Amino acid sequence: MANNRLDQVVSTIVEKVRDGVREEKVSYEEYRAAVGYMMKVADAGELALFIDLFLNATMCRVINENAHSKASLQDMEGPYFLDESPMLEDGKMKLMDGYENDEPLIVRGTVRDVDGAAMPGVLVDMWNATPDGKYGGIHEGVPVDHYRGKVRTDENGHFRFESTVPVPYRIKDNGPVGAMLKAMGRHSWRPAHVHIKVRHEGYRDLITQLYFAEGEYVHDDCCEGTVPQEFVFDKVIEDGKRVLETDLFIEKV
Ligand code: MBD
Ligand code: FE
Repeated sequence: MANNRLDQVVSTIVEKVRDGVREEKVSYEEYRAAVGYMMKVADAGELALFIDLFLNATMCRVINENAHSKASLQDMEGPYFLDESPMLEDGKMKLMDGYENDEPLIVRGTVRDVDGAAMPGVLVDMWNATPDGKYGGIHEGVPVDHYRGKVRTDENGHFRFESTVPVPYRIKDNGPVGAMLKAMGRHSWRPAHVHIKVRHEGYRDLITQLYFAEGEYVHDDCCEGTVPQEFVFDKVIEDGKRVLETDLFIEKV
């Protein structure tokens, strides 16, 4: 009998892994290869990526199954959220020099509680990759205050960001995680996506992603994202800018 939460969770998960070892009659060679592989993943700094690849979408499904029916659906946070992103007075993200001709993107909407009331003063974070698939503060050459930022909703609960339209994203594929996906016959692509995190005192964090209806991999994500249908957006262009507009519903904890 487990005597605390840590004991209970670890014991349950380890027992399920043991079940897999039994079921597949894993050999000693395979076992040693797996241990060596995990050490390589750690050495390459890919542990977070490895875990997110297999478990982040499951985490979200568990949250969604236990959420208020009116709360917005959660999707993967992924490994690249950074809380040191800048506060943006006007919602305009810094873009790389020379990238001015990339397709402009407006993301806007209203944060509401599950009864539909607009919520002012709510912290909304957004981050997305450059059109060549890099995250600010993570990948070489893109500063931490680029392609990410925070705003607070105004008195009507509105928020608005400006960035550029991302393209399908290849997760890091030149290390051990990519090697394993290749060896398993899987690809390493995610659909083009925009990350959103909404935080407010007394409310459950809403972490989700927005997708582009016409894009590739929307339903063939290497990370098996939850892809909430409410966040797959048809093409809407306003003044030459792609617009994603949505309500975001958050619930009390
Ligand atoms: C990403 O950009 C991402 O969003 C996820 C879920 C996993 C790897 C990279
Ligand atoms: Fe991402």
